[in-house]
Amino acid sequence: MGVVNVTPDSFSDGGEWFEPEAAIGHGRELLAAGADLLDIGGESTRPGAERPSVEEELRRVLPVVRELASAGAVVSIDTMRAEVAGAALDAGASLVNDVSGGLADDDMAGVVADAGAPFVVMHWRGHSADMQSRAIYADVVTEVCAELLERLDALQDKGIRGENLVVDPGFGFAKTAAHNWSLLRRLDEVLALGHPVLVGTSRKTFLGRLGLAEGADPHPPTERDLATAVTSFHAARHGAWAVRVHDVASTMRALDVADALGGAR
Ligand code: PMM
Repeated sequence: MGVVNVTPDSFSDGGEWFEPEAAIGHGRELLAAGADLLDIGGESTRPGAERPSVEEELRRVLPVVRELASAGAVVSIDTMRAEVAGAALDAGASLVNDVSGGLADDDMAGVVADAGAPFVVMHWRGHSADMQSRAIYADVVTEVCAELLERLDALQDKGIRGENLVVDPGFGFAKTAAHNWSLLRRLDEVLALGHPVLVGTSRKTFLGRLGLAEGADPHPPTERDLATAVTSFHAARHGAWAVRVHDVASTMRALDVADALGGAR
C-alpha cells in the first residue's frame, strides 16, 4: 500500500504532494514502483496536528481519488470522517482506512456497512493532539488486541461484515518506541485475531532513532526507508496482509526477498 498524503503538514512528506496534480503524479509513480493499492489521505495525524475542516478535506482528496481510481488504481481513503469516506467511495475508492477504527465519527460504520466496503480498523486511543499521553499499558500487545476485538465486535454489530474487517495495531499512535517494537515482535498475536493485518511503520520516529544516542535528534523521515523496508519484510514474513509505506520501491525489494525465501511463513 503506497501512501499519498494530500496534506501540507504530514510528518513524513508534508506538503510535497499537496496540489492535486502533484498527488496524482505521485500516485502513478507508486503504482509504477509496484504498489497494489494507494492510500489517499487529506488529514495529517502527526502528534499535535490541527484538523482540517470537512470541506477542506474533501477538496484535497476527491480529485485525487477520482483520477487515480479512474486510471485503474485500487484506492483506499484514509479518513476518520464518514462524509469523506462516503464521498470517496462514490468517487471510486474501494476501501476505507480509518485510523480511529470508527471511533472518531459515529456515522462511519453505517456508511461503510451500506457500501459493503472493506474497512481498516486501526488501534486508536484519541486524536493526535494528545494521543501520546495515552501511551500507558501494562502489556501493550494484550491490550491492543483486546481493544481491537472490542472494535471488531462493535463494527459487526453496526452491520459491517466480519470478512470486510482488516486490523492494524497502529504503530506510533499512543505508542512509545518500546510499545512499537513489542507489537512488531509479537505480531503473531495480532494475526491470531483472525483478520487480515495491515502494518504501517513507514518513516515513523521509532525507526528514525535507531542507532542514535539517547536524546539525539532522530534521522529525518526520508532517511528511514531502509529501516521501513526491514520492518515491512518482518511483517510480510509473519503473514501481514499489507504494509503501508511511503517509498514503495525500497519495500518492494524487501518483499521480493520475503517471496524468494518462501513468502509468508
Ligand atoms: N499511519 C499514518 C496514517 N494513516 N493508517 C493506518 N491504517 N496505519 C497507520 O499506521 C497509519 C495510517 C501516519 O503516517 P503518515 O502521516 O505518514 O501518513
